[in-house]
Amino acid sequence: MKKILTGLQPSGELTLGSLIGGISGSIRYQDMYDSYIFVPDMHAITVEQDPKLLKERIRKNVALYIACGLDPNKNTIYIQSENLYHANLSWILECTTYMGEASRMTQFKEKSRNKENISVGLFTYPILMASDILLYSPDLVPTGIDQKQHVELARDIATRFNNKYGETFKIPEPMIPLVGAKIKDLQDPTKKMSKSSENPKGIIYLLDEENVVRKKIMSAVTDSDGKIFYDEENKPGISNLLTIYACLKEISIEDAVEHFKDSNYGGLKKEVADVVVEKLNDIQNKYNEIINSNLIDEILDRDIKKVNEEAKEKYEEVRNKVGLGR
Ligand code: ATP
Ligand code: LTN
Repeated sequence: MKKILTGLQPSGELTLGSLIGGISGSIRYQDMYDSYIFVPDMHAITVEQDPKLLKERIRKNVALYIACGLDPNKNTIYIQSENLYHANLSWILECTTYMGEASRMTQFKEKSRNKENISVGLFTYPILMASDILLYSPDLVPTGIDQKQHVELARDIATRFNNKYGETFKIPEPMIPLVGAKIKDLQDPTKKMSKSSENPKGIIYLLDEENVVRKKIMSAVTDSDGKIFYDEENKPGISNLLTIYACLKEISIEDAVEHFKDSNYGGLKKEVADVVVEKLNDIQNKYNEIINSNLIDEILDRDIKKVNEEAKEKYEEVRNKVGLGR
């Protein structure tokens, strides 16, 4: 059985973008693939975090994975920092990565632009991500388009290691959703809807209340043209709303455009708000059922044992090949 693996950082509250770009790929494939989904909490501390909030979000993420539709009987769910092999392998991979290739990561360039006191961890973060992936030999890594370059780095590191020390790592493929690769901010539809942005008005959080969701969508920035069609460049706001609708209805963009052919912007926004509210209602009902139950700890305790054993085996193989230890 083929394996898929992905993770969503607990660096902010999960958003509609995290659902469409991150979790839904795993949901779609959980019946066909051996599916691993984890909480990359060590990635979150590459930037400043409030320890109490971080701990809360880690638990929330796990509850949201399940509430969004990831079946704990079909998925292996775990927390990165609970498995010490991630950081250990990462070090060996750091020593297999060139400064030049690490310096080409566009996300680092964006996240470090005009900032002071950037941590070294923010720079090496893609190598930790390579370790997260290569420890478990997945075939596919579902992510949004912004993570594609990092998966490609993992492929390059794995290939270099294999060439030097013999066949060790499986080369993973990125899996980018065709529609909705990037959900945009409702207030600035030229940029990604990001859980770490400052203006919450442009972001739909998975735990937002219904009236808040409706208000955010009804005040989404559009244009003055009045016609509903898909044109990312000239009509980013309308295109984003069409994308959200298509993704949640699981239809093509063309079908979404056809559906709204006799509608106006107000009508489009109202229907988009309806589908988002319906989706979030389901997620929130399930979330409220499980967030304070024992289920979360039971799953995490069960799965950390499994991934620890699996990671240990891969790590020991690597350690030996590199010549470390006795
Ligand atoms: P952020 O900028 O929101 O902190 P991130 O990329 O660090 O973003 P994660 O929640 O860790 O966010 O990302 C999990 C997955 O969801 C990644 O594969 C990412 O590509 C995807 N993702 C996040 N936001 C969006 C979005 N707006 N549109 C599409 N995919 C997204
Ligand atoms: N870097 C990713 C989160 C992440 C991840 C991973 C995704 C960390 N390790 C391994 C897939 C596979 C992000 O910021 N979205």
